[in-house]
Amino acid sequence: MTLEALEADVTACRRCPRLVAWREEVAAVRRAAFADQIYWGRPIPGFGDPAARVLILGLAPAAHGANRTGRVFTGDRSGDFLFAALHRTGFANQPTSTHRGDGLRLTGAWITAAVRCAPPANKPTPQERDTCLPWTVAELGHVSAVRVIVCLGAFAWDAALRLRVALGHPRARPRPKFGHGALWYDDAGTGPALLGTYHPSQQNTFTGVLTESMLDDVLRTARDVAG
Ligand code: DU
Ligand code: SF4
Repeated sequence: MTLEALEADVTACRRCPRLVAWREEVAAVRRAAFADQIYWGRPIPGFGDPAARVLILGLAPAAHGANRTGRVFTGDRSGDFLFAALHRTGFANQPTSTHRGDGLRLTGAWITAAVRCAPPANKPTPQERDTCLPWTVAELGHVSAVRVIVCLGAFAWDAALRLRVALGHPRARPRPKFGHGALWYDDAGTGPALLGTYHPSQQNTFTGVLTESMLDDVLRTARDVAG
């Protein structure tokens, strides 16, 4: 299966009834407010460079961000913060990301989310995380050079631990703890390393919990670790 065919399959997924209902309800209610645009209201596939050695793993699409535009992290404040950082650190060709077809290209990075449908209150359940994980496994079958996973927040860190196991790598032992700047890798070198950062949500970026230089440092570290 090609990456394009996988993308088509992902965007048709209906495995999580609660999330299917929510993503469609939000889209139906909000379409009127964005009448000049297509309101996506479907699962969000990964985006970026298929040769990436750095995987950026988010939590889930925002109801009025990716769930509206159809591209991961595109069209909301978290994405504005993330793509500006990716541009400063040389992973993105432009500092902004507004809609599909805006010319954005990534080099060396692939971005996806642990859960591909917008969840109520930005909180997917553990079951939804586990149900969506095979999509990330399938994506990484195509994006197979990934050496480090930048985990945006603790939920993504947890998903990345599961992802490693689902990809056939040994469990990380002892279980590594999430933190901003936390770096874990297997001494034997099997499977991708994990690198933690606070999530670039407004709650963190407006309060100074996560600053531009903190995120830039993590992305530079990711590049170094990925080699
Ligand atoms: O069920 P669990 O022990 O919480 O493990 C969940 C998930 O995290 C499983 O895919 C293995 C991985 N994991 C790990 O990599 N290292 C640990 O020490 C514990 C769990
Ligand atoms: Fe499918 Fe993932 Fe959306 Fe669940 S969250 S419906 S598994 S794409």
